[in-house]
Amino acid sequence: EKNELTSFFEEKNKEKAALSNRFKGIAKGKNLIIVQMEALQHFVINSKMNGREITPNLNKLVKESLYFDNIYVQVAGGNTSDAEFMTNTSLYPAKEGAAYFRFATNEYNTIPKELKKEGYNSYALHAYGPAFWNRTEMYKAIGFDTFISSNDYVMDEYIGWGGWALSDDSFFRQSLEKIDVTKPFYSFFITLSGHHPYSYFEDKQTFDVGKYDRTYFGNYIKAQNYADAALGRFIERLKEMGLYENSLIVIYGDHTGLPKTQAKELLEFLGVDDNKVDWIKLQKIPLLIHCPGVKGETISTTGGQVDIFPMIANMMGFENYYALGKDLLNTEKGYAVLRNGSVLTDDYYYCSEDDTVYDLRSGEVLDKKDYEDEIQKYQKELQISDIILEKDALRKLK
Ligand code: GP9
Repeated sequence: EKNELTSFFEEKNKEKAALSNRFKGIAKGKNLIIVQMEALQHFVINSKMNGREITPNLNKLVKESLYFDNIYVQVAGGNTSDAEFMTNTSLYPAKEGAAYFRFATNEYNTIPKELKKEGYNSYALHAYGPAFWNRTEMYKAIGFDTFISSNDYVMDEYIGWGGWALSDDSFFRQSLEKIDVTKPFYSFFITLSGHHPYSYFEDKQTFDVGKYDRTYFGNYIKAQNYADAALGRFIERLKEMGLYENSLIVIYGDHTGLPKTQAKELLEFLGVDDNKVDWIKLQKIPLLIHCPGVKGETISTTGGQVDIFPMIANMMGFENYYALGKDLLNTEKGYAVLRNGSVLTDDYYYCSEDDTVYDLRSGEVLDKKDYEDEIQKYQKELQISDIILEKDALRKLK
């Protein structure tokens, strides 16, 4: 297995070296601010309901950012924690259970550790109990210097998640007081107001959802509209503090918020059929990277959450030899591998559940033989990730 890993990474890094290096080092020395937004799905971006934008602040940011509109959700049994894990390590979630519980004493190559070498302080900020998802332990393995949890916040405003979680507004406001902004920093914000069941918003008239009032879908839209407003106020505060122009800002959703069992109104709202191909295309999250001096652009190369680390590494100029993801700014052919073995590219969807390849545009069934080699090549990343997790292999490779 050691030989297998060594040759896999040699090959992968040879392929990487042959690609272009657009935006290389462009954010070197800047602060890194990552906001992982709870249950933020891709379809809300630039979408209107009853004439009003659902996420006006994100939409404004999209125009000024590198905006990736083809990013598939890759989380598995660890849900929110899997998204955190992929972002900070560029490894896949565990085959079973959650990596945060099962592999919290492993050695990892991570964003905080790479930035530590450059003298950065790193903070993980999340206004919930520190034991949830075993974060206290896992954040040590990821290498965060400081974990600011619900123990450190004043619970002065309850919004979202049934009405008993700290509001995103208060979370962002208090968080900014806890970071030493006089030194280079990486801060990883994990929001909460978009958490299901969204029932907190049921009787609130914060956003007109019309005929979807008092439905799961309507409450989801209100929750995301609130989360967007809180994010907008956070961005304004960053500007006032002079941090907006001095930071690389990355924003994305952690996973979907509308399961198949609650999708009737969503499909109706979007005018989408209830079929396998259209459903998988809804399993996407938005990803925005804002870098001072870089013009807004939409990038439609297919990717996943595992690709976030290599892009940040390229822009901030740090090492990512053992990353399983790819830099979508310098990739010729996009793809995303899901934890169940399904594969999506710019053109097709290999569904592992029925072992069938579908044309992503027409929905037609394609001849699997023509895609088999490529699918297996992409799926290899899951096998490599499993060896790394189950054998604590990065410790041994070093
Ligand atoms: C709790 C939060 C939610 O701390 O991260 O996790 P989830 O239930 O969405 O996986």
